Amino acid sequence: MAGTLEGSSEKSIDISFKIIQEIEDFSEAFDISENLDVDLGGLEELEEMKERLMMEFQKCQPGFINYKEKICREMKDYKRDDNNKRGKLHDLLTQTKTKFSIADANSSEGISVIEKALKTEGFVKNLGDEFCSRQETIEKGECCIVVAGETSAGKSLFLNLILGEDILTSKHGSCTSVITRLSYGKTKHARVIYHDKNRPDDIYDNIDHGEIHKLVYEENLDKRENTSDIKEVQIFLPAKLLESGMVLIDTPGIGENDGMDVVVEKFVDENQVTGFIYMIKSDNGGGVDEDRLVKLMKIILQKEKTKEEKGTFRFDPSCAMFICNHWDRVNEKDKVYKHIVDRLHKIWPKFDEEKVKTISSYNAKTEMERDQDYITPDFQDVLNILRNIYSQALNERVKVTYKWMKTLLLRSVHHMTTMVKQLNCSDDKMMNKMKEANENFEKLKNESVDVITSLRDMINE
Ligand SMILES: Nc1nc2c(ncn2[C@@H]2O[C@H](COP(=O)(O)OP(=O)(O)O)[C@@H](O)[C@H]2O)c(=O)[nH]1
Ligand SMILES: [Mg+2]
Repeated sequence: MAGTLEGSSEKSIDISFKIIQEIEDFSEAFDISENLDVDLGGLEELEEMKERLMMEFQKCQPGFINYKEKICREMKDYKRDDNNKRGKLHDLLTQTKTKFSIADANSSEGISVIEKALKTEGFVKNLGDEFCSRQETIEKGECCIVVAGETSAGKSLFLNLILGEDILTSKHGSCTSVITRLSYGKTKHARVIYHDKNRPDDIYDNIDHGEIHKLVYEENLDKRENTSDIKEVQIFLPAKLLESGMVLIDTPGIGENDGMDVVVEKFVDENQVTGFIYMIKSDNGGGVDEDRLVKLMKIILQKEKTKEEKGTFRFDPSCAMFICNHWDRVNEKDKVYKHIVDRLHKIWPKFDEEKVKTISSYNAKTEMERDQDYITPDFQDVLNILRNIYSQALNERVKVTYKWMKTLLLRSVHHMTTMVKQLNCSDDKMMNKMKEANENFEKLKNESVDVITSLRDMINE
């Protein structure tokens, strides 16, 4: 792609991606900036200058689309697709539930015998309850992505960046002390929910920064030890990214104190967490605070395990991304990156290096403030992964429910077939089959003793 862009006729240059990529010194960069009419003010590094020139050059190309808007549009398409799938699945669940209850009402034994068999094999605890919770899960269109990380990792700045608005306070020492849920709303407003169920919610219309700040932040460290009266602050915004149904959760820094950990723990317990963004303060001696991340992961996975037992959605650890923020402040970039990836490999289940991205949210924000179409390459990468984990989370939710239904039906058919076969058997035949099954069982038991003994021998060797 090339074009002649004439700033002053004297210095007109044929500009292409390649020419910008190959800029070697400041004077070349300044020449091209004149031709493209780009102000390089505020930049000190040659690489940053090349990045800005490239963004302007891309913007001048025919058919240019703002990258962030492109991602938002794609995510909205995913939502439409997900709505369709969930609608169909919901109908299927309702039909199956109805069939089961009709069968149950018509016979005193039939279906309860199957439910008993399903319980014995450990597939269900209470079929009725499980139908309800699966239906509830599939009815919810929201896709909750929890943003976590240590204090000052840049969570609030990053959230402001992707929402396109300075809605959260982002400054050193200004710590989120309650769960803040950001979701789509036609008009900007906030709702404050209290732990005390008898206390009515507070609604704030036309929220400005100061009001939100007072609700969400607590700078007094002693007070941060105690959990707040507020259960969560919900902020509704007409932001494009949120139109997809994605809900972003800003959390207090985990591992800071017990009070803050309880806040996060309760949230995970009471909500469906579908995705996870972990912000790493990369300039912090290599970044990953293992204790905090392990603690958070344990909280999420333990809570989610009990949820799966109850029949609700379970969080899939592969629906997670890791953002190495403050990348502009990191000196030995390769070394720090390797260190972070090595640690994550050890800590995170189903860890995938593709989901690790480096970014300077600060630079990305500065560039976007200069021009809404300047989306830095790092930020583009992060948006890409965010879209991917969002789509993966939506698919996972549908897949989990579909798989449950499939297993339920297959196992039920299996038990029914066995029952019919048994009905067709004479008493003698049944006795023989029982005898045969018992003999096989005894054989298996004996063989398993042998296997365990030989395994033990192998270990001892
Ligand atoms: N240089 C630099 N500063 C950043 C970056 N991201 C955030 N910050 C700054 O770090 C401080 C803490 O950020 P904040 O968003 O409040 O962090 P939080 O506690 O995780 O929500 C603020 O002063 C931000 O401006 C970054 O990528 N580079
Ligand atoms: Mg914050």
